[in-house]
Amino acid sequence: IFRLKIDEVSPLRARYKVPDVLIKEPTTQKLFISHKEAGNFVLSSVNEDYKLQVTANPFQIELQSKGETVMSMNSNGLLYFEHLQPPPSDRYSICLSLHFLFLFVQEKQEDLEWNSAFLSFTVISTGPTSVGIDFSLHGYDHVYGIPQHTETLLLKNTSDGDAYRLYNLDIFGHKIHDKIGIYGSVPLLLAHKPNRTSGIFWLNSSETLVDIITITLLSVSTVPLTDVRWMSESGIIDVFLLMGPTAFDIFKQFAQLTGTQALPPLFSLGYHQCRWNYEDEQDVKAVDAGFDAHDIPYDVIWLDIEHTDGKRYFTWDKQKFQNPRKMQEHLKKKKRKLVVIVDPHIKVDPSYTLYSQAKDKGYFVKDRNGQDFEGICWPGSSCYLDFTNPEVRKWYADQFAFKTYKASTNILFVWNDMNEPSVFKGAEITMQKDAVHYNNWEHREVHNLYGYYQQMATAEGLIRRSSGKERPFVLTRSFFAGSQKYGAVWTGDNTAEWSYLKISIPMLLTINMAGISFCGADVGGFIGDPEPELLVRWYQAGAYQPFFRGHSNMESKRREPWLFGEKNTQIIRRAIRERYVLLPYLYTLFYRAHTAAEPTMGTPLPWLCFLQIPVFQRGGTVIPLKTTAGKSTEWMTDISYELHVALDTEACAIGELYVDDGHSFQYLHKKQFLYRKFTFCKNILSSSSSRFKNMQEVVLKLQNSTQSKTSLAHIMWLKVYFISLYLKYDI
Ligand code: NBV
Repeated sequence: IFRLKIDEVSPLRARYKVPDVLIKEPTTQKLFISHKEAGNFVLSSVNEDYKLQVTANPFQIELQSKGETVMSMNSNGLLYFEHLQPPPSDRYSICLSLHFLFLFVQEKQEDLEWNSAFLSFTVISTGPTSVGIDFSLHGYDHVYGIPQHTETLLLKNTSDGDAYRLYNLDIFGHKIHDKIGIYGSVPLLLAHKPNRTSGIFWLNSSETLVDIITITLLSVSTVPLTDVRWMSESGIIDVFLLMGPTAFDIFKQFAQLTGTQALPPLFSLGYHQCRWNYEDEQDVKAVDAGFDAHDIPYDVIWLDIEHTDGKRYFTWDKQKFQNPRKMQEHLKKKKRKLVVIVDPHIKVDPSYTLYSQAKDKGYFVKDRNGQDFEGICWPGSSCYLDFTNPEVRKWYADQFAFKTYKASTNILFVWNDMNEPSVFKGAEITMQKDAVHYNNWEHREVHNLYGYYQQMATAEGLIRRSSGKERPFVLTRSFFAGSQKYGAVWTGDNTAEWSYLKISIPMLLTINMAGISFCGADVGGFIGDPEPELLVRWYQAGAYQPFFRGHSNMESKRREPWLFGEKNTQIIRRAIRERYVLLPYLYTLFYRAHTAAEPTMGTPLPWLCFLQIPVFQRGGTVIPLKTTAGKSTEWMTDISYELHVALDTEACAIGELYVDDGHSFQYLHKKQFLYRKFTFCKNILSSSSSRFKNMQEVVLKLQNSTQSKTSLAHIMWLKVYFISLYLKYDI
């Protein structure tokens, strides 16, 4: 990993440098100067595998690996860095007497640029501060990443239109194949060619544009070249060049910087049933009972904004939810969980404790006049907590304590929505760029980090309420590089149309490549009403995606899985049950994501349309499954495991299984988990003994069998072996 940082030597005031995203200040290695001449020098790594050729005039850097030029910077001379300047009026007052007339005209013009406006909103109040540079990627014509856009996996050339924009926005009914950014941003771009994958991580949280131009100069050679230009509104240039050389090395290098996926509690990998809104306690109980009546497993029921007392988060509507604790006890008995929504805007209401406390403590974002910034959102007039302030995050985390959050229990988990942040009637439905945050930073500097910080504080709150024992589950709509450390993300308000189902797959793969493995799209499409076949197909796709939640808008018709006739219920049931049977595999994938930064959706499965949807298992792999599904994940603890072995051409296969108690941090603190590797070769299945013995295996029974399984009949070389692992937890 190479890091290039460009800052002003002595700026008028400090420029924003993104804090809290890198998990630690990266350790560095000294390069030595292997060559020097007037105007250029070469820096080499100790083994001389990597070389950086730095030229002074024009300033350029070329990055070579074993003699191959991988990347060069500023080869198109697009480096720019708008240094901070005093406002024009200050500058001109010094020499006004000399050139009065001429300067007066010029001053008016520059004042205009200084305070330029978007509609009626001030956009630039501190003068222009943008930064940018170009990168040439040699031999590459495939680039990926920079979520979130409603875009294909392979990023497109932007030469004939807009650049890809990274600016977290709440765009209801967003279009497909749009370069405008939605909800979340990860400024990581991956470039791939046959022998190498490289990455560019642009650490900047202000509005950012990425231009991509791929050229193959046929007259010169057939080697392609991709020029990528990054431009940010503010901050400094702080860029990490990830050298791979494989895609999996890139994932690891990015995780070294921003962290790996948090290991989710097992229940959160089950199926989630959501709707805006499940009306009241009776509705919740009826939907819950519906799953049992139709023999469909599910783990979590969700409550949207209407469950609160007038959109005052952390409260309950007293009419509709008269006894929320009892409702949770009921769900708990059924071994199920509840997720409630907690948005970042706080209703302006002096009798609302959360508001009055935050106001007294000065915890809200301010406007440019030093007053609490007020915007309109669901509750009407609202203030916005300043999550960039560590003290606010601590206070916010404390709000999740059981004694503070009335009627919350340990089966209640959290959903952070509207945290781009969404501000109705704001410029582009978000906060004005000149609003003021902790340490006097303008909103423009921190915009893409706002949701990241809310999820961080929420996750911390859930961990703390269990005195550090339990893993949190927090779903967020807005995200940034590193959000994987705090939970899951979803793709926001999609539409119940086939094209949105199709685009959800590359969108999720892209989010995965950018380090966030726990992601999903609303099954069925949030806006509108899916035709039954679309809903069924969406369940079949969603069952194979990391976060699996059915959700629908207020105006959409009810769409619990059993409302579309017996035949459709049966297919949906089968899809959900298949998900549950696959949970050991999925959980193991998450363990790999958590410990080795491997994306859970990193190797897309090819999908083909036959009379049914076939699922392929790659030859050479062993996949752990449960022998059958239960009513929810917690009901499945004692169900035994089954291994599906698909052989490669050498008649061998390898795989692994990770098992723990499914919810606590004991895997971390007491190493209470089981992690086994399986190898099948020469007709023998062997397993490595558990690395850690704290979790006892009481019986390990292997039954060799050569019969094949019909549900995976499409797998070449398939042989199936059964294994029963009876696990006893000594926790
Ligand atoms: O809280 C209501 C909805 C929620 O159901 C949806 O999932 C979010 O993406 N929320 C947006 C606000 C209103 C959208 C019109």
